[in-house]
Amino acid sequence: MTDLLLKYFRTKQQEVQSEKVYDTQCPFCSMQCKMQLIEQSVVSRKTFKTIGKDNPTSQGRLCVKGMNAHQHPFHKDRIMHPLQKVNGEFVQISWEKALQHIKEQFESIQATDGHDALSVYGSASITNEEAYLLGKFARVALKTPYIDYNGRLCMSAAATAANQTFGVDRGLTNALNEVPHTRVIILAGTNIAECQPTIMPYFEKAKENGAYIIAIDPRETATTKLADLHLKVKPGMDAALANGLLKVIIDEDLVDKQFVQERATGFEKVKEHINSLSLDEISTLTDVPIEQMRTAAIKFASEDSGMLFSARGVEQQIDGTHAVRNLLNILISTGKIGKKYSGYGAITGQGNGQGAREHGQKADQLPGYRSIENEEHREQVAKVWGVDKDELPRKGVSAYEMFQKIDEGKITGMFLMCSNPVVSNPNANFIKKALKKLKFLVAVEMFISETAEMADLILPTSSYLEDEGTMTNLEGRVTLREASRPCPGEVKHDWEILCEIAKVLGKEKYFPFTCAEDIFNELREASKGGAADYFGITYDRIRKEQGILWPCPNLDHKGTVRLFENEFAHSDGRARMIPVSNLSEIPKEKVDEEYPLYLTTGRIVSHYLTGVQTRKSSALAARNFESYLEIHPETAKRYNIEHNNLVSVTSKRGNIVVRSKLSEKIRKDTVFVPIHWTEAQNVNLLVGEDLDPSCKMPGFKVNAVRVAPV
Ligand SMILES: Nc1nc2c(c(=O)[nH]1)N[C@H]1C(S)=C(S)[C@@H](COP(=O)(O)OP(=O)(O)OC[C@H]3O[C@@H](n4cnc5c(=O)[nH]c(N)nc54)[C@H](O)[C@@H]3O)O[C@H]1N2
Ligand SMILES: Nc1nc2c(c(=O)[nH]1)N[C@H]1C(S)=C(S)[C@@H](COP(=O)(O)OP(=O)(O)OC[C@H]3O[C@@H](n4cnc5c(=O)[nH]c(N)nc54)[C@H](O)[C@@H]3O)O[C@H]1N2
Ligand code: SF4
Ligand SMILES: [Mo]
Repeated sequence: MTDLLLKYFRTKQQEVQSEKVYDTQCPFCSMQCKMQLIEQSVVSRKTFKTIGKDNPTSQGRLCVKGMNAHQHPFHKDRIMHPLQKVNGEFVQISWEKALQHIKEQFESIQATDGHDALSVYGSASITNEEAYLLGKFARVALKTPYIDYNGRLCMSAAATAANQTFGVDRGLTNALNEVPHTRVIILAGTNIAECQPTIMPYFEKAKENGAYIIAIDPRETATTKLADLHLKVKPGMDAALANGLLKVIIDEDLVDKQFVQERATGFEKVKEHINSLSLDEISTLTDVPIEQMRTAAIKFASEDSGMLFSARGVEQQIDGTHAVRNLLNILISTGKIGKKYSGYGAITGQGNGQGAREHGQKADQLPGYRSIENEEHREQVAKVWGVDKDELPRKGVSAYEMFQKIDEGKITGMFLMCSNPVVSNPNANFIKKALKKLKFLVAVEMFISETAEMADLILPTSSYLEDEGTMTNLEGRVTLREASRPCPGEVKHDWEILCEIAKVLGKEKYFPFTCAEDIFNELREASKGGAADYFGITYDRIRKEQGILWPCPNLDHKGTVRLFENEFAHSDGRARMIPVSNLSEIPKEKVDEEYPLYLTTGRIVSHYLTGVQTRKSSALAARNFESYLEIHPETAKRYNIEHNNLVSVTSKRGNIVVRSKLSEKIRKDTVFVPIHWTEAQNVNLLVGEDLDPSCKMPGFKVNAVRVAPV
C-alpha cells in the first residue's frame, strides 16, 4: 500500500470517533437471524450497518430485509411521544396524561357498556414476555374475554391441524440441520426463497445430497425452481390433491402398515374414503395430471426418509385446517414422522409466530398452550396469577369476529398492540367501517400506521434494537434477543406500557415487573406442565446453549430437538387420521362470467406484511415501490392488458388499482397480488369474509375477481 493510501485510511479511521456494537435479532421473519448493529459516529453524523452473527439456525446469514432492518427504526416518522387526537389532529401529550386518559376511557366504557365492551388485539411480532403479559392484561387487568391476535390470520390452520393430528403444535417437528439429510421433500404452498431466505442453504444442501424435491404452488417462484417436480395446482385445491397422492399410495400398496397400526388411529376410515374417490375427478379438480400425482406419491412413499413442509398457500383457506390434516395423512400413512430425517414443518411466519401462539393471546387459550375452557387449566394459571379461577373470563372470539362485534356495537373500545388490521384483515372496507364505530381506540406503535391513523391515542413503543426478550423461532427454539440500545425520545417497551396501564387501573400487584426476565420467570411457572412447557428454560441457559427447543420441563432437561419419536401427544400416544373431502365444507368462491379469475395473494422478498416498516426503508422501498398484478400473457391479452398497465382488479367486496406484470410463471386462470401496500393497492379490499369453521382462518388465497385496464 502506498504511503498516501495509508495516510488516507488513517485519517478516515480517526474520523470514526466512536463505534458501538449492539446485539439483536431481525424484526421480521421466523428465522430470527441473529445480527449486530454497528453504530459509528463519524465527525458530526452517525452511520449504521447491520451484519449477521453466527447461531444454530441462520448460521450467520442475513437476507436483504435483515441487512436493511435498521433503516426503519431511525426513520424520521418514528413516533417518539404519546399522541392524542384532538379535532382530527394528533398532538403530543405526556405519558401521565396519556395513562390518565386511558383510565378514564376504559372505566367509562366498562361502566356504560359492560366489561366485555373492551377488546385487545395482539401480535406475533412481540416477544414471548409481551404476548404472555398481553393475555394476562386482558384477563386480569381488563377482565374481558375479547382478546385475539394477528396470528389468527397466519398460523391458526396449521396450529389447529397439528393439535388435532399430533396432540401438540410446534412448527417444525425436527431441527433444521436434519433437512440436508432427508431423501425427499414436499414444499406445499410455501415460498421459502422469498419468505425465509436464510433457510435456503438447508434445502440446497439436501438437493446436492440427492434429495428429490416436490413443490405445490399455482405459481412458479424462486422456491419452485428448486423442485424436481412442480405441481401447479389450481388455487384452493390442496385437500383434493392430497387425496390424489393418498390414493396412489394406497393403490400401489405403499402404506407403512406397521407405523399406521402401531402409531395412528383412523387409517381404515381414510382408506375407505380414498377408495371411493376417482383420480380422474381429482385431476380435473386440481388441474394436476395423474402422472404427476403418481410420480410425487410414489417417490415420497418409497424413499427411506422424507419431510413435508406447508405454509400459508395451503393454510390460508376456508378449509385450511382440513387441507393440512390431509397432508399429514400422507406423512403418517408413509411413516415419515417421529424419526431421524423424517418429519413435518409448518413454516412459521412472523418473528415470534411460534411463541406468541403458545402463551395466551388467543381467544380460547391460557399460557403453556392451555385451554381457557378447561377447569384444571384455569385453576393452574389462576394460581400463578394470584386470582380466583372463577374470576377469569371465558373464551372470546377470533380476530375478524371481534370487528363484527364492534360493528354490532357489542365491543366499543380496543387496545391494539403491534398490528395493522385495516390492511391485514380480509374485507378491509368493513374493518375500516367497524373501527370508526369505536368509542376509543388505543394503538401501541412505532409509526402512524393506517390503523393507528384511526386511533384516539397512540403510544410510542420500542423496536427490536431496544426491546430485550425471548422469541421462539420456526424450529421451536426459544432464543434470547439481547436488544440493549437505549429507547429514543419518550419511547417505552410494550411490556412496560402494559404494566403502567395496569397500575393506573389499580392492578399493579399483578404486574410488578421491572424487566423482561421477571416476566419470563412468571411465564415459565405459568407454562409448567402445559404442552408448551418452558419451565426449564432460563435467560442464562439460553445464552450458554444458544437457544433451547421446547418442551423443556425442568432445569436439567436438554430441550426437545425431535418430537414424537416414541409417541404422539394425544393421551393414547397415537396420531389421529381423518378422511378429508375434496371440496370445502363452506364452498369457496367460484369463478363465473362476472368474476372470471382466481386471485391469490402473498409476499415478495423485499417487503414485510403491511409494509409499515419496510416501506420506510429506502433500500427496500427502492427495490419495489408499488404493488403489482402478476398475470399470464394469454390472460392479459384476453382482457386487453399490456405489460406495465394500470389495471383495475374487482371482486364482490371492492376494487384496487395496480400495475400489470405479465409472466408465464402463473396459471392462466389465476392472478397474484402482493400484500405489502395500502389504500388503492390494499389487496384485502378484495378478500371475502368467510372463515374456516375450525380455526377461523380467512380465505386469503382464493377469491374471484375480474380485471380491466384503467
Ligand atoms: N419477504 C417476506 N417474508 C416474510 C413475510 C413477508 O411479509 N415478507 N411474512 C412472514 C409471515 S408473517 C408469513 S406468515 C410467512 C408466509 O410465508 P409463505 O406462506 O411462504 O408466503 P405466501 O407468499 O403468503 O404464500 C406462499 C405461496 O403459496 C402459494 N399459493 C397461493 N395459493 C395457493 C394454493 O391454493 N395452494 C398452494 N399450494 N399454494 C398457494 C403462493 O403462490 C406463494 O408462492 O412469511 C414470513 N416471511
Ligand atoms: N390478503 C392477505 N392478507 C394477509 C395475508 C396474506 O397472505 N394475504 N397474511 C396474513 C398474515 S400471515 C399476517 S401475519 C398478517 C399480519 O398483519 P399485521 O399484523 O397487520 O402485520 P404488520 O404489518 O407486521 O403490522 C405490525 C404493526 O406493528 C408495528 N410494530 C412493529 N414492531 C412492533 C413492536 O415491537 N411493538 C408494537 N407495539 N408495534 C410494532 C409496525 O409498525 C406495524 O404497523 O397479515 C395477514 N394478511
Ligand atoms: S427477514 Fe427473516 S431471513 Fe431475512 S434476515 Fe430477517 S429473520 Fe433472517
Ligand atoms: Mo403471518
